[in-house]
Amino acid sequence: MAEVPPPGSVVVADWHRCKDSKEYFNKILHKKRRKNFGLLESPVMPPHVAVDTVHYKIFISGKSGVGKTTLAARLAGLSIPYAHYETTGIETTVVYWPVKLRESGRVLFFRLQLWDCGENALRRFDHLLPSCKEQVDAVLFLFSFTDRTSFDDLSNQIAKWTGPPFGRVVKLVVGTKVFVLNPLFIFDLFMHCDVADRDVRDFQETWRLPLLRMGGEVSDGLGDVAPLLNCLAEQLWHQDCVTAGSVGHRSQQETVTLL
Ligand SMILES: Nc1nc2c(ncn2[C@@H]2O[C@H](COP(=O)(O)OP(=O)(O)OP(=O)(O)O)[C@@H](O)[C@H]2O)c(=O)[nH]1
Ligand SMILES: [Mg+2]
Repeated sequence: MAEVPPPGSVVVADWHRCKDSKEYFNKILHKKRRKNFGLLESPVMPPHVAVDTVHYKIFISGKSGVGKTTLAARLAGLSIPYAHYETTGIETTVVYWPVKLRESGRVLFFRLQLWDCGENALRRFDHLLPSCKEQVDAVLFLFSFTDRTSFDDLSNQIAKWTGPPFGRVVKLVVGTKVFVLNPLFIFDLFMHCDVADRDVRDFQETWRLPLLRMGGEVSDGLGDVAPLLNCLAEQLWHQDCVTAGSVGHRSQQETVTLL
């Protein structure tokens, strides 16, 4: 398994809270809500600010009902589905996220194309998984804190993505349906949480992969998605630097110079 850089060592953590990030984050917001970018749209910076955009394909993996579609919507700042509607094929969602590299102070827009495919559709149609795997840069392995079997199956799922040709694919684990720790909901937490902290720690010691927790309402702010998006950007950039012999250059790089 590829080495994982310590959190915050490659990109500035919580940059969205810094004053100098405002002009970049404003480009992904509209009236304080996230802007929805179509396939051909991108953030438009003023001509004197040249920002490179790096493109990545991300596959969201996990059993049916674990929260893949919900996570894609959450990361894009869209409204989340309250009921479970099985995703009947592949759905893609584009997320733009500005990042500041720690060492150089350089700002980049990460364009993350999230690939979400319903688990039952994947089983039914053989051609879907190869499409999702083709030239993929990262996989998010989802489990739900309220579904023990989804946690127990993680090792199996990750093992399928280990070794050539997937050695370079960035891997992150995301635990969904975490109840917000609030004294009023403490019973909810006990009644619904099927995965103990100890199990999570043991899992992390075995696999040494970043593991993030998601849950609660989607807020208008960026704070609930920033840890995951920064972690993903950090791993992707680090992997690119390793691949390119520490030069940190990406061939698909393009400069955003649109007016
Ligand atoms: N409370 C809470 N509910 C969630 C969370 N994530 C998902 N859900 C709910 O879980 C149900 C299933 O979520 P989906 O995102 O549709 O599941 P999926 O993994 O896309 O399922 P398939 O498309 O069938 O593979 C929905 O009712 C969501 O509202 C979460 O973090 N917290
Ligand atoms: Mg779905």
